[in-house]
Amino acid sequence: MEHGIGDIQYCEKLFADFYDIGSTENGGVTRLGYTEQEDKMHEMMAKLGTELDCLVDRDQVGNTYVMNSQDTDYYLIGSHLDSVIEGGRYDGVAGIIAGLMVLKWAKEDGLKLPVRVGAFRCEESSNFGCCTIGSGLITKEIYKQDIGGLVSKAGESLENIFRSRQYSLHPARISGIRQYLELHIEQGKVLEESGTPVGIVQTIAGPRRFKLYLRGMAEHSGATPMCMRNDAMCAAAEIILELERIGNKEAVYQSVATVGVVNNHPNALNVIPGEVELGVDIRGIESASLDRMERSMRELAGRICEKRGIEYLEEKTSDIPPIDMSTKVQIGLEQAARRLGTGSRKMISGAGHDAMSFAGICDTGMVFIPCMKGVSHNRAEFASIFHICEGARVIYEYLKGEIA
Ligand code: HGY
Ligand code: MN
Ligand code: MN
Repeated sequence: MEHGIGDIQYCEKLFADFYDIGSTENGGVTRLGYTEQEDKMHEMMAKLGTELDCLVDRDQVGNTYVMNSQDTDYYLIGSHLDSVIEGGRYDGVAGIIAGLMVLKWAKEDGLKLPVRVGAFRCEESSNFGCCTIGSGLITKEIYKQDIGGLVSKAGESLENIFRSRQYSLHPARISGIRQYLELHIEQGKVLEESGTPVGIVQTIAGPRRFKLYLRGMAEHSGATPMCMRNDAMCAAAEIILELERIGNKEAVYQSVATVGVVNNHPNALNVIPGEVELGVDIRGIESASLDRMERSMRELAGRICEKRGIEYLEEKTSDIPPIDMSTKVQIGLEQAARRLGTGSRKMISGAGHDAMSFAGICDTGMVFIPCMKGVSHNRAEFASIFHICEGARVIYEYLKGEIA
């Protein structure tokens, strides 16, 4: 598929305009949801939309929309502009750029194709331990109905942040969406290693997340004999390794298990860890496998804590099931790629996306593009502008087919 040099240059311009926002010393970006850095990303998106002679709108939770018409019945192309801590510049941004490319092409072709490009707030769970907040609130996703008490890394409650911004934790439900489409970097190695330019997502692995609270006894690290301790960190260490074993056992079902957060209190060199909080993230495309991992986690944590005299409390913070993409949209995207002579393959998504929020309310589809060595959530994340254009073209070709 050839792309006019104008397309590549415009795509590069879009990427360059977002590039510096939230840059960190280590060469990555930190653009946490509902922080000043994410705000700047949304301001930049509004600027780019105005440059495209489009309308720009915001909803009651701070999501930004760039629209080529006021039609109340439209195609929504979305993704996110927040990032993880010291993350990459393509996760989420590639999808917004793809949407703006579709708006550009529709305008150049004079096509009557009602499209809104939506940037959804706080898709990453990095700031509040809860993912897809912006898209989950406006689609009334079950786990987003009472989240005002979530606290950010900086110690601010979501409720206070919303109050100070005059946002609503109970916004009007989004409406008028004909279909939701999202382009995203794969964040895995399949496309790059198979030399396939486009992936068509069949299922998004369901993220199930927990906070495990382990309470032992903070005591003097020098004066307390080894046989008289209730060391919460040692209990945590056993639990972490046991969870890895469970993940390996369920890997055959494409499930994974990760402990990404360890908070130790009081976290002092000469104090036996009294309280440890673990953040557990398990994912899978088969609910039965997720259920087995959840049961095993509960059993092993209880057993280890009892053996060590540690109090154990558990909080489930997310339970989004594996979500299938619309078969109709998958077939349409595959046909569009074929018309363009662009190679494609069906695949699953191990990562979560805003598309999870929309699959329950409209036909939803996702297009993946390769990223270098599958690296993501890391400053080394990289994807080619050419691949972003190529994936965006498949979406545009698909939409042209939808309105033909
Ligand atoms: O964590 C995820 O799956 C995604 O990057 N939000
Ligand atoms: Mn991400
Ligand atoms: Mn993402």
